[in-house]
Amino acid sequence: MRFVRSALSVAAATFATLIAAPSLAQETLKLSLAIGQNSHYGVAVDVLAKEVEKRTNGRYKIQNFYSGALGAEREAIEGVQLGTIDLTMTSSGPIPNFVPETAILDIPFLFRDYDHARRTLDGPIGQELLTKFPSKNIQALAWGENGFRHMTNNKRSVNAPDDLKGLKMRTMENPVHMQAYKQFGIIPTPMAFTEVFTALQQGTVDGQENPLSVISAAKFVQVQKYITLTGHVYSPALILMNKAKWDKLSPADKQAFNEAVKEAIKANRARIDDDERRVVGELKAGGMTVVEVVDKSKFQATLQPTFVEFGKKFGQANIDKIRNYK
Ligand code: EAX
Repeated sequence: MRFVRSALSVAAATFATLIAAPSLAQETLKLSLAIGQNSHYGVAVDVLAKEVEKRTNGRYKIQNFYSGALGAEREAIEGVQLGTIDLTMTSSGPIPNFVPETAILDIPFLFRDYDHARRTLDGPIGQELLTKFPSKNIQALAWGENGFRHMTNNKRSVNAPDDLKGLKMRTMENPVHMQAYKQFGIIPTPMAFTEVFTALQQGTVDGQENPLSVISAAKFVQVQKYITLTGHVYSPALILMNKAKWDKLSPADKQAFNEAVKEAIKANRARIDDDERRVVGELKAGGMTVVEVVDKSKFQATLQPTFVEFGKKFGQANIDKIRNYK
């Protein structure tokens, strides 16, 4: 009897050890980034990798590939969709080509400020849009941030909308941006981000538009003379994962990933807050002419015909719901 009991307790102890011990199975996931490590995305995906490893007891590791080493943003999204890349952090630029519903967020002058944008994306409007991804084989883990975009070029100082006329500007492969920028009189030239520095350097395009965080990370100060703080559009970002990979995770691991993603987004936004305070000084020191005071109402007025078209396309009520979100 005594023997049986102790044999049983040994068996129980062994079983307990087996289920408590971290499983040895380990998987490394590949994450693609179009911009460099020293950036508002780089800090986010570094935090993501660290937190995922910690919160899954090392069963999942994330290997980050920076600076477009695995391709540009559209290729990364395609890779995530196909499963050849596990994760990406990307701007919303090419996203409407995959999930058209998100295009509403790319409308110029939609968000008043960072607080408005962040609260909208974290709230029901943003969260509802994330549910549009799984049917495209993509799990959208969270909205992140790229930032308010500003115009840079090599031709002239832009003080008013008329100064934009005839400028050949690289744009993202984003239909909403391209439609609006045409209204400014810009000649939009869609191009993958990984090609922009060279295009600016060689004069293939006169300018481009991006948030201060990107302008700094990509060192555009070396190839651009003028910047105007137009803040003409807010640029969201996303952390995306291959859906089959996501579905394979246990409920506990899904929670671990979600918590890690939250930390990553915090780091992403904190770095942008920091860049917003720091980068204008850096650009001036680098010799750029910075137009800081901009009458945004003039730029908005120029876009009026496009706003009417967007109202028809997306539903004016849907646009107003975002504009007025508190
Ligand atoms: O996602 O393509 C772009 O201009 C993006 O803003 C940049 O790559 C960061």
